[in-house]
Amino acid sequence: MITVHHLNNSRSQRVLWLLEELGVPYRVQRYERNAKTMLAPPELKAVHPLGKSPVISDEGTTVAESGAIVEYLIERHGQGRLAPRAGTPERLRYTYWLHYAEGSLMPLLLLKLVFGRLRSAPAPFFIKPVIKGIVGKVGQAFIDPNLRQHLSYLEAELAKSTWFAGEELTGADIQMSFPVEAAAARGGLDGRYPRLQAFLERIHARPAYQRALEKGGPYGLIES
Ligand SMILES: N[C@@H](CCC(=O)N[C@@H](CS)C(=O)NCC(=O)O)C(=O)O
Repeated sequence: MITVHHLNNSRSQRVLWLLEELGVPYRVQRYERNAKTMLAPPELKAVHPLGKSPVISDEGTTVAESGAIVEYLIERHGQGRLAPRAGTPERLRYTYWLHYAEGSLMPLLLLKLVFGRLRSAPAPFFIKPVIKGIVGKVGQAFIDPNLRQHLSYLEAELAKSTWFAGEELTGADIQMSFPVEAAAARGGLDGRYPRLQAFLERIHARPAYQRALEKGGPYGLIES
């Protein structure tokens, strides 16, 4: 039986969604973020040294890193579903988005989150204007224009096909769901990006997505 080590409000929600799409039995081991720091509890380090979520255990094998988990589960349980056939152009797109989600888009969204928090972090009153100035400058000069560029790129990609890797839902869409949801929560995904908004509506309407929410517990985006 697969165990998903699931942290509340986190990337592991998409692993639950993938397992629901695959119809594979699994159990959920829940972990709660520290309410103040939003970090994972130390028990997760007993599962994997980095103590991050998601991580899964499957018959003595431990797999961390959401892209690796998506590949592992689809390879083992997909039976041809949720990944384009090897050697096709769709397969290359699938691989690209699997890496892009965590390698290119999430770092920007994390910067957005961290700099946003700096703005309200406790600091001596005379330092606060300095912090605000730096946060504003980094946002204007780097984070916000980069995010706009990425969101416009994704919007244009979804004009080419219904899903990120073609006409069928794949693991790439599941992997991309978290950064797109994070962008909707804090990254400026608004009415300028109707295809991305439609992507979110489509995935949220899927019965497997909704079952995953029931299994994972409340999912309010998104802290790290
Ligand atoms: N690139 C990793 C990121 C893992 C990660 O940072 N997970 C967050 C949850 S979304 C986490 O565990 N945060 C709690 C912490 O850092 O203590 C992946 O995709 O699995």
